[in-house]
Amino acid sequence: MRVELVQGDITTMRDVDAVVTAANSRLRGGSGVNGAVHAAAGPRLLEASTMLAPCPVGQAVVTPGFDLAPVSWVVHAVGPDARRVGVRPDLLAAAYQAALARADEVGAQSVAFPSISTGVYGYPEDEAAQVSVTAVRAAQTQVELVRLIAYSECSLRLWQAALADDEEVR
Ligand code: AR6
Repeated sequence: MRVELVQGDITTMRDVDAVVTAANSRLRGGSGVNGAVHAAAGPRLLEASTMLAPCPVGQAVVTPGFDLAPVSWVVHAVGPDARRVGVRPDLLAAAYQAALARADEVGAQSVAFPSISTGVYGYPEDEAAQVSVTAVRAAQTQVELVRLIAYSECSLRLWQAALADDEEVR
């Protein structure tokens, strides 16, 4: 698997098969990246996602991408809310790996990820960067390209460092 790092808005990534959104268990839209993905994919996304709710923390569901076309799929991954359950690397890693498992089920080969849990859910961004890279690298998946989307300069730097650390241990 190839892992790329790009700074930008995930909703502008239209050359991937699937876009991951940082969802909540009720799969109900909201703010942050989830709000942006729902706005870009249109109202059918909410209809489709709520039909699959609830989604436990550390799990993910997949729906069509609707108006995000040519992106075929949106994977709704639920990371841990650090304000409520604390910093839980196991649950954060599980959310990344569940997202890749859903991508496999629909045959998506390229997947863009935001930094799950690091906004509203308050997961420390440096730790999240490390956890996400390790989880993605360790996943048993057919996905060929993972594109990590850093929304900020700070997020970009943290992911760069995590990718460099990962290279070093391998
Ligand atoms: N593209 C890429 N990354 C983004 C974008 C974007 N357009 N917008 C924000 N980010 P958050 P969470 C980054 O809060 O912490 C929602 O209400 C942002 O800078 O979106 O998992 C859901 O419905 C941050 O680094 O997700 C849930 O209720 C990262 O995406 C809850 O928030 C995640 O921030 C989920 O909280």
